[in-house]
Amino acid sequence: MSHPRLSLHTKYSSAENAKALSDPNASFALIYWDVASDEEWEGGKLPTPFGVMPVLEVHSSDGKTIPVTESIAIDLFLAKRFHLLGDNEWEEVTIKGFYSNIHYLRERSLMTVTWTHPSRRKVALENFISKTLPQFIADHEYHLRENGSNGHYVGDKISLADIHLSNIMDHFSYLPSGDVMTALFDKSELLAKVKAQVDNHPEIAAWRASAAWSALARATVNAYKCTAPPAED
Ligand SMILES: N[C@@H](CCC(=O)N[C@@H](CS)C(=O)NCC(=O)O)C(=O)O
Repeated sequence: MSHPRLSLHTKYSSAENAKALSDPNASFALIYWDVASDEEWEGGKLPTPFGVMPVLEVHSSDGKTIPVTESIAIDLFLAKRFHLLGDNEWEEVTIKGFYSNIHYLRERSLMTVTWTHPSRRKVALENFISKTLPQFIADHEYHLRENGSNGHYVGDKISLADIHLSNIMDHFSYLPSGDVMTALFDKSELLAKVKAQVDNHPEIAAWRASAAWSALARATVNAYKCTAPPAED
C-alpha cells in the first residue's frame, strides 16, 4: 500500500524556499516518533516524502514551512546552520568524511546484525564484535591521535563528527547486545573523551537530562528488543 506522499516542491519558488531556509529567525520542528502518534502513523495519515521519518520542518519567520527529508541531509543542514562543520573547506570536507564513516558503522550493523535473518544473527554479531567494531575503533583512534588526542576529530572544537560518534555510541548501547559493544567503546580512552566532551556540552547535557530524551531512549530500547540477542545467547 502506498503511503501519502509529501512533496518537497512547496508552493513557493526555489529562491523563496532557500530564503526561508537561511532565515536567521527560523524555528525547527523534527517530525519523529515522539511527535507522530502511532495512530497517525499506522493510519497513514502523516504524509512524508518517502514514507519514513524523520522529517525536519523549517518554519520561517514569515510563515513558510519548508520540509527537509532524510537524516543525512537534515544533519548536514543543521550542522552548517549551527557552525558544526569547521571553519574552512578542508575542515568541512574532513568532518563530513568522519561523519560518513561513523554513519557507515551504524549502517553495517543495521544491515548485517540488527535487521538480519534470525538464523544469521549470531554469526553476524560475533563478526561485528570481533572484527568490524575493533577495526572501526582502531581507525578512529588513529585519526583522533592525528588531531592531537584532544577529544575532537577536527580542530579544537565540537563538530558534527564528534556529535555523530556520541550518537552512535548511544545507538549501540540500546541494542540487546549493547553491553558488549559499549565495553569495547569504553575501553578506548580517545573515543570516550570525544563522547564525554559532547555529552558535557551545556546544551547537549540539558537535552540529555530532559524527559523527552529519556522517553526516546526507552522507546529505542523497546524497538530493538526483538533484534540480535546478546552475544552469549
Ligand atoms: N533513509 C531514511 C531512513 C529513515 C527510516 O528508516 N525511518 C524509520 C524510523 S527510524 C521509519 O520512519 N519507519 C517507519 C515505517 O517504516 O513505517 C533516513 O535516513 O532518514
